[in-house]
Amino acid sequence: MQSELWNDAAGGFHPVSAPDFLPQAQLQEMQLRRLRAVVARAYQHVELVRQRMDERGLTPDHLRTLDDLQHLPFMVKTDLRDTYPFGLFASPMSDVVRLHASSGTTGKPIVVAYTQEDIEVWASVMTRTFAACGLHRGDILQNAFGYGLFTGGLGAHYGAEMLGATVIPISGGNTDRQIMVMRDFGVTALCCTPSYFTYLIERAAELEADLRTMPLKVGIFGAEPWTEAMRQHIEAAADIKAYDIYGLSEIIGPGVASECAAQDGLHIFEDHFYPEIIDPDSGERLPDGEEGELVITTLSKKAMPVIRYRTRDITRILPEPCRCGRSIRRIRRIGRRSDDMIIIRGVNIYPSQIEAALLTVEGTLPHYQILLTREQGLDQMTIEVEVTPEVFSDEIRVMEAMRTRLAQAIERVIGIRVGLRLVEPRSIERSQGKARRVIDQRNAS
Ligand code: DLL
Repeated sequence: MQSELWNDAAGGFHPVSAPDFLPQAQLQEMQLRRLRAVVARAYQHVELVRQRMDERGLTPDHLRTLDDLQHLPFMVKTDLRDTYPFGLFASPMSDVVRLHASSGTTGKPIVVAYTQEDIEVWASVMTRTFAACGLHRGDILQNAFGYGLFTGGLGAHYGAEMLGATVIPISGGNTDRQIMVMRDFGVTALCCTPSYFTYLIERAAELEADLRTMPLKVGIFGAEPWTEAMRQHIEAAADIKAYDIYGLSEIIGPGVASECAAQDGLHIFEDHFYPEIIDPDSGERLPDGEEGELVITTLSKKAMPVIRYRTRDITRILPEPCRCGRSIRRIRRIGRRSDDMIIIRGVNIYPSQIEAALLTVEGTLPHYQILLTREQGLDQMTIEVEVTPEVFSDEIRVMEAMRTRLAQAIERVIGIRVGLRLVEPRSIERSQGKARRVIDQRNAS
């Protein structure tokens, strides 16, 4: 796998991988070759894929160009649930060296599998991720993504090792120890969910440990949506550069797409993961630049190839070249999923809009929760947001003024007034992984 990585002119290890910079024609030629192979593999070994293609009278030979992909059937999350646990595997278990699983919110988890080759591809795309975020051999990475069935911990771990960085496999949680290690081990980079990092910032302040004076210079965050406003909060509070990385278990885990120094969209590692954007209602493919649902085809996965997987994540492909020089395309940061839309009084609202509005008002903390209830048949939304101790201990009049400012900021973004509760610091539960932003009690009683 090291052959994918360049040596720089001085003969040293240079953590930039050639596929990021391939000329378009060469990249597309590679994509088509890999696409034909992966579809043939899935057709041969995965019953669900073969059945669906047969129903449409399609065989792998119908794939003559990359555009022909749009005739192939989609795969969705329920396909993984319906074939639980191993029904989509294209390799015999004797070739599978790793299983991960994603719990989701209800029922059985989905199970994903990797061959040795898949693990190597995964490590290589994570190496490219860390390189794009400016990491090198010599960096000390605190890996606070959870280790276990979740793909975050081990996915980041192998990539950072392949890069040659020093990995601290601390996993999520035990926040006081995280802060001690960060300081005592001279940690230069840290990865975790953005919501957990906001908790680290808060706890460090309580312990009078100033992140800004530590060697930490880069934060690599993903696994949940976060806004540009949240990035600004994090970068200022910790004096670091904060990068967004994206991925999902069904495709590989983290390592599907990553920001670069430009912090302007995430480069998708499209030599391994072919992106399409579709209209979520009609399923039609949309041209680059238009917003819709991201659909991904794995081009090199062996154990569990996934063809046209509907991610439910809403974004668009940015067709313009990036300032960093990478030729692989970018996607806009994932602000929302097609299934996290909340409808209140006929208005469509996304949690990320609320976050963006809350963080524009001074005196709020980046800890909030959206409560959904049903009163007399009508859906109601109440936002609970923590405010700084100064605001909270101030006179009622000051709190009221703050509430009005916040209500107006939210109304400007979503167009309606919703309930708002200012709460004292630490009243909202902190997460060690993905934050639970929406509490839906509409069907509770
Ligand atoms: O969250 C993999 C991952 C680990 C990505 C560490 C990045 C870093 P799942 O648990 O299967 O996998 O969840 C995947 O999380 O479909 C998105 O809805 C959401 N998601 C992941 N990264 C981002 C991001 C991992 N940067 C689901 N921005 C995806 C917004 C994200 N949403």
